[in-house]
Amino acid sequence: MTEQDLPEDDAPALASPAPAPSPLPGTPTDARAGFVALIGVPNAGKSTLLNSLVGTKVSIVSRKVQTTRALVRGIVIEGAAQIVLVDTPGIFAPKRRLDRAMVHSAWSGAADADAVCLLVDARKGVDEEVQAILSRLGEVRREKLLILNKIDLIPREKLLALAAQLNEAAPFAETFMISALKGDGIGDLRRALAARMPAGHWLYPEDQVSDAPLRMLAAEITREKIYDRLHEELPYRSTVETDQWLVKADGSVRIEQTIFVERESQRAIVLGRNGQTIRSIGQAARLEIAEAAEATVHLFLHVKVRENWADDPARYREMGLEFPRG
Ligand SMILES: Nc1nc2c(ncn2[C@@H]2O[C@H](COP(=O)(O)OP(=O)(O)OP(=O)(O)O)[C@@H](O)[C@H]2O)c(=O)[nH]1
Ligand SMILES: [Mg+2]
Repeated sequence: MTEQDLPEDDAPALASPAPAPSPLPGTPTDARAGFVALIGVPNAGKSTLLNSLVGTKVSIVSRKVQTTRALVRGIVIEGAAQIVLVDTPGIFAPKRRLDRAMVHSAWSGAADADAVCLLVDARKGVDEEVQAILSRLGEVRREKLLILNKIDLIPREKLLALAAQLNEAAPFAETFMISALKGDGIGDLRRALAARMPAGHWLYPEDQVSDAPLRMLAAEITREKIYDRLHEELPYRSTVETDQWLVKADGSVRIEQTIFVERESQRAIVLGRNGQTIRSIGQAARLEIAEAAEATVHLFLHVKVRENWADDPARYREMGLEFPRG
């Protein structure tokens, strides 16, 4: 199946995709709203924090680096404030075209936000990758906040020294110490972010948690299961797209997805012996997609070899990334 003959999908969005121009129902008279970008090196815990602040999973997470590939927005209400949190891909020294597109999208997310949170893995501290971000952070003319994450992994004395070191390196308006995984410090952070939002109408309906269509989230969920189950280069050499989303008469949903890989040998790995691996990916993904879609899901996965998918503009469009020329 090619891009041209894909069926029209009828996948519902998590709610309406476009922000409304006038006050939405539920908007308080003293409403505030704004964007907060979460940036940091790969694996700092940005997506874990986004999910924790939103209170539900909107962005995928893995133990591996470079999981998030494009901007993912999660929406939080705190008092009279609506905070649109923007999860970004990890920032690292890019090599491939896809890497460049990811890193570019991370910096663009920061440039467009009202406030930028730099997340630092407290256990790893300031390494070369963090240093590289710090040296470019000055170019982003936005209020900057420092978040030391994974504080469950290190003793408190070390945290204070790390906070001091980072505050010397860049002008942070405030420093937070949290565990995105355990939930420590999340309530305080949410309230502090809310207080920093400018006055203005809410941008999304009150009950909306993400601006991504369900078919996009579904593709991401399957990609997360690939990250969980396959190692070395494979997750980085693959991408997932939702081709079809068909709501049937009984309310169940038939979803077809394609996993693109670059080599026949990779296809064999994704399938696994007797199809074991793809079955396990599919089962895990189906359960989670069903939960997100609040429906029974029939998931069909296809694995296609497309040597140059990472140089194909259509794949970038599907991921929500700009295609870097050259
Ligand atoms: N112990 C501990 N682990 C954490 C914490 N926050 C995140 N992690 C783990 O760190 C790993 C990376 O988390 P992600 O949220 O995917 O990191 P990310 O910054 O979004 O990574 P990229 O998308 O690759 O840039 C996962 O295994 C998380 O469970 C934390 O507060 N404590
Ligand atoms: Mg991430």
